[in-house]
Amino acid sequence: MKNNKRIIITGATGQLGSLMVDFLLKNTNHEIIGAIRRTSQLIGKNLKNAFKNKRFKLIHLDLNDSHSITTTIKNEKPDFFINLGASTFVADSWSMPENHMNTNSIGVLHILEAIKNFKPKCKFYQASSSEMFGDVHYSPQDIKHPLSPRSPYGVSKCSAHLLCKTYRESYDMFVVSGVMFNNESYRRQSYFVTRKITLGTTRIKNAIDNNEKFEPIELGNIDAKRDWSDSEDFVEGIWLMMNQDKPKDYILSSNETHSVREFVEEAFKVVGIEGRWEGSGVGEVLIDIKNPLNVLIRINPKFYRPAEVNLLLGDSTPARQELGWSPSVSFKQLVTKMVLHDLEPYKKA
Ligand code: GDR
Repeated sequence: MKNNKRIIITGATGQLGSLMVDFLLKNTNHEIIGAIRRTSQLIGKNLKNAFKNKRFKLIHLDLNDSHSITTTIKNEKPDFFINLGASTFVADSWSMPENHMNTNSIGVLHILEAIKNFKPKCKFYQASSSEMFGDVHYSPQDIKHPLSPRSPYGVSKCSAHLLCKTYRESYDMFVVSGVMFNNESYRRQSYFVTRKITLGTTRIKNAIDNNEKFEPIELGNIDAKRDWSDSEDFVEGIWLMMNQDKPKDYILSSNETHSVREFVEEAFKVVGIEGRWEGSGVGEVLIDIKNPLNVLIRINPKFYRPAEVNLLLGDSTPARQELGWSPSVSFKQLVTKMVLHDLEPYKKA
């Protein structure tokens, strides 16, 4: 255990954080320190396997409390700090902009300061986001794309991204930002569109099979296009970035774009339901071809955003060529994987 490093991962109970914990426990011999905010909820099942491993421990760290950040870095003396903790739900950032700025920007500032002052050799990873490119100037978006966010969330991520660049250049610190396009998995929370669709699709499939009534899935802008990847592919990319000789920022993306509408169609295909779109705008619905009385999708304007990012499409060529990273799961495979996972509880019932 002599050469073991100490790695702090914030957001350790979240989708990407918990997958990062699992990846590092499996592929390295390092000590993994999961850092989470104290909440009234029980710690979810995402860390079930990690708790069985003696190289894992969980600590409390609040990105909104500079004291907790400083104390953690002083006490734990990490060799790596992977910041996957954030307020991540873009739609919420209009109703709680201050929370997004504090957690996602000021929190990063405090981490950078604490590393600079107490463990300057610690390598730092920042989860930057394709939302920073929101009002896209050109496609595909590469690392040089102008920062032009469309939400308070996007602004908070831009500010953190620029802080990282500034600290790297000012203090010669190993600080790297990975600009991650959308990444999904069966650990995704149900309010993000992909998981909302896969949970809804499997609920509807079960109801149809049992001749039960059901409510359609309600969505907002189904023509928004995203570059979706499997989060399990991204954790490997993050670790490759942390192990470069010199810190350099990269894009992680699938290099394909698909609409929310296509995601819906693919998900229903996996469960053997064929739908047909009818109507337009807020009146548009997806109906079941076999039984047109079955409405599968309905539009609810409450899910529209005050400003939308209409299209995201990444260019991760440099990460592929220089880090040797590449995604292993295609769009269709991702949808299938998520739907099949969400079908499981119905099979057991
Ligand atoms: P996003 O993810 O905002 O891209 O950010 P989300 O899944 O929330 O939205 C994707 C697109 O789907 C449209 N949409 C809906 N979205 C939600 N959540 N619910 C709906 O009912 C719905 N209907 C349509 C949205 O308008 C949007 O265009 C994710 C997060 O993980 C961020 O933290 C991360 O930085 C980026 O991806 C990269």
